[in-house]
Amino acid sequence: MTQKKKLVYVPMAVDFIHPGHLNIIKVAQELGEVMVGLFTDKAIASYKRLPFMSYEQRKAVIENVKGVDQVVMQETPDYEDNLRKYKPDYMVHGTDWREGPLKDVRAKAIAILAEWGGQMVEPEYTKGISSTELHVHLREIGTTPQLRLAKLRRLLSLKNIVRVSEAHNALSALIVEKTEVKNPGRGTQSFDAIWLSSLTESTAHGRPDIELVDLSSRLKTVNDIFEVTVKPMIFDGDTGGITEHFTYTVRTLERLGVSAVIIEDKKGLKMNSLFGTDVSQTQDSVEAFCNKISLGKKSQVTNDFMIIARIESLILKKGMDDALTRAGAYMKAGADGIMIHSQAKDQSEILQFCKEYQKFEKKVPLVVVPTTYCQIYEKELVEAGVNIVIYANHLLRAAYPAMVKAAESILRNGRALEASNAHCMSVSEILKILPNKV
Ligand code: SPV
Ligand code: MG
Repeated sequence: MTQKKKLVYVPMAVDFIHPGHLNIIKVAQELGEVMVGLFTDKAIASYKRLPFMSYEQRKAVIENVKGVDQVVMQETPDYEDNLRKYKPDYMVHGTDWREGPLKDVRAKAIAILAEWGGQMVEPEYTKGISSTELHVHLREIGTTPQLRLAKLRRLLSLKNIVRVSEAHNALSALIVEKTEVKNPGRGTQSFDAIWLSSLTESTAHGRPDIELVDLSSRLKTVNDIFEVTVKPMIFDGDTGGITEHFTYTVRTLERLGVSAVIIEDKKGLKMNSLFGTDVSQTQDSVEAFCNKISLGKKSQVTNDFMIIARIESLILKKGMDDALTRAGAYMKAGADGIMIHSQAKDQSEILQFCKEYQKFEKKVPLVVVPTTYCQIYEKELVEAGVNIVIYANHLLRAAYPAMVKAAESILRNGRALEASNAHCMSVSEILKILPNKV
């Protein structure tokens, strides 16, 4: 009598297959029937980055790899559900998770397997190649306008919340592109997209945030940033300018590969929202702003580009009802997203808006900018139904005081040694920021 083959569960967050994956599969194959638990796009996006290929494409590839008998969906980075469902005799995972953020996930999986006598098998991690390294190389190869443009909608469909940081030039955009933090239990955290803020870009140009930095100059910044990044960009379009001009702006941004423009419902001399009612600012009429949105929508070429309508009612103290009425009207006019802004220190008015907003039958992604109410956690925003969080000015706000400190130190000491030691990165570090490809 032939014995039933042992079942071997192999979780894989695979995008591009490399020899490390093949090694794991080979080990698994020697133990029995190989069931790959292929991470869904959502599961991968929840702890690292968007995969390049869709789940279906990745599944088609892995199904045809020698040694793989079946592929099932691994819907979260936690293995409990699938382990209990399939009760494998073995689970195979590379040694790389013994230390670091996946340590607890590993301990849990081992304990669950032990319930039915299952075992964890851990082949030596293949050094010198990993999906993360492949992604770094791909970043160096670059992207195309279409790919970059479409990425924001893809992120919105896969992530609980899309995390966006301000950039005001290529260097700050590189920080948004590359910075990663490993958090125990939460995987690797990074930013999903770049916000080209009018406030910080104007400030970097030494100009007030009153639509004074013109579009040609801002497009140069877009281009500088696109030169060194592959992440999608949300462009701060201020008021969008006069409607007849806005339709051209939409097409220009779309052509370059910008994913979305956010326009605010103000007219005349626009000042930064964080002034609140300290300066005089005029809100546009619902009709005129709806017209701007719908003509903008008509002028775009792809289905992927997004026009996000920003409501200033709370900033201008026009009340919650006005904000909600405008949200409904802007969505009807075709807005692909709603940004609600507040300059209250307390998050309650934003959370109240979010709660009321959930009552709309047909909703579009909701965007918030927690600058004044920065105590709020992303998980609270997720619970409130927020889809995009923009950290709108923090890199510039961090950089400026650091530069002032270095300048003051040089003046105080009559030399650069103290500034160099206390406030500066080393010259060798700065030379390493940018890859020298010559
Ligand atoms: C920006 O970053 O330029 C914004 C957000 O528009 S705020 O500064 O809060 O108005
Ligand atoms: Mg702005």
